[in-house]
Amino acid sequence: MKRISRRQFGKGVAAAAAAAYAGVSLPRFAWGQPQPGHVEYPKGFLWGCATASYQVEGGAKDDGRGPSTWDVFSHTAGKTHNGDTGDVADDSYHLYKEDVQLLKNLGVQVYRMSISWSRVFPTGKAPVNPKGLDYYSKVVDELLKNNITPYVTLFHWDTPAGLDGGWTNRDTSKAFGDYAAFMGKHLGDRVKHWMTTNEFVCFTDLGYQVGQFAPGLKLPPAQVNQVRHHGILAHGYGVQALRANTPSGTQVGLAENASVYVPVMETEEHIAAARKATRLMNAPFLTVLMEGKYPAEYLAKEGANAPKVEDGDLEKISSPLDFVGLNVYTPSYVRASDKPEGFELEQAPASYPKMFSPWIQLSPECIYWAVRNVCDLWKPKAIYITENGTSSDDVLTPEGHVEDTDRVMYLRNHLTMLHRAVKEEYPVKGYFLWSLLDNFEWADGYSKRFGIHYVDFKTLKRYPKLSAQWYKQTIAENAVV
Ligand code: PNW
Repeated sequence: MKRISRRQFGKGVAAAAAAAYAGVSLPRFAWGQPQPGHVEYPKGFLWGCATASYQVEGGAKDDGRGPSTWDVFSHTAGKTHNGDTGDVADDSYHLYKEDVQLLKNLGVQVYRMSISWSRVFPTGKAPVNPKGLDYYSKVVDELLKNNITPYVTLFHWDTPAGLDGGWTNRDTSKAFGDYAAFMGKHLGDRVKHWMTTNEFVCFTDLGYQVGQFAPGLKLPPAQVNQVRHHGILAHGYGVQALRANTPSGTQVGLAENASVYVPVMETEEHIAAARKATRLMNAPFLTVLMEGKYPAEYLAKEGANAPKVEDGDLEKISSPLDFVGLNVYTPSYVRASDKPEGFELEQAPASYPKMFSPWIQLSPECIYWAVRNVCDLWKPKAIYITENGTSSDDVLTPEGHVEDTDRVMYLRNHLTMLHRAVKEEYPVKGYFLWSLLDNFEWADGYSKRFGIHYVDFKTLKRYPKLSAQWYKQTIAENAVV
């Protein structure tokens, strides 16, 4: 028989008494089992954490790594919060074994990491830097030794600075294909799950139109469309290169932060509007990948600024995928409309609840609609949530605790809403929490912490937050706690 503490016993008695008083009978359950009302995930659902090379590795100049556009950008005055750079970050380049132990302690089955292209190819193209490959080979081995399956992203924004013109140059897409082929050939015996690229809009629009991310340019629309096209073309080259250079059965996909649309209410017309918005607002990215052509509405809107597409591009771009990875943080609300596009986006009121990063609204239903809109439109074979999480104004107590109750609230509610998608039999296979560790949050530098482990950036010591304990328990019970 399981021993129960006096406190648990007391709670049980109080609940039973309250139920008796209300004239209802309690469902039977045992302490230590998922509690009544908890949402249980199906057996085999995969729990993981995600990170990205430039955000955690550091070792920016170690063992022959070449600079990426993010090294250049973060070292340019005024581009990142406080002038922060990824030179050291979490120093996972040296501390990766410690990080694997953090993963093991959580009980995750899977880990999403990315490869720094310029660590392997310092200029983006041959010659290779064998020490760069060695590092990733060691990380993969360390994960496998600890029974954690690596899910590898080939490109999470750290474009080799040596590639002339970056993503304005079509050659970069081709170079990405060569790099993907090389990684597939050398790690494909052990890595069975690959993502080509992470979040097109962040390295194309934010880098080349808004200027908020590397390389910090503000180009006119025609050039931005071409940059976007080169981004998705790289993905296409990457998929084909991985297929050609890895054993059969290897799973290939991508990680995309498709814009998410939540219907203002769940009626047929608004649900249809959410689908239309998803298709049109993601036109230059996920929509082309899934449909093999730019939507006519998009081409009409862009007119002379539409991207120049060469023969064979669209076939590459729409190469069949084994899974679609969705990075989910925040949605927009949408309603049906008589306008030709059939939908209208809602402006969020100023009072809409937000997390510590002002761009993250607390809208847990977005994770359900992210899955549903994409599946209803394009029926991918499998879906992973490749990122979900939030920043929090974490404070490390003198005892070494971080009570990030807001993050736990955010995660618990997202996982509850994701469960709805699972229950409705959308093919969601796993969930990667962003992030394992506090890390270099791009233009926000170290001012925004997304980890479930707190990192003291002076000592590099890692401390599990309340959210790490919560995630560990959720994984152990395979139910949201
Ligand atoms: C994702 N936005 O980026 C990235 O994949 C991660 O590298 C990043 O750390 C994480 O989310 C948290 O930000 C985004 O402004 C960055 O809308 C910014 C936005 C969206 C995604």
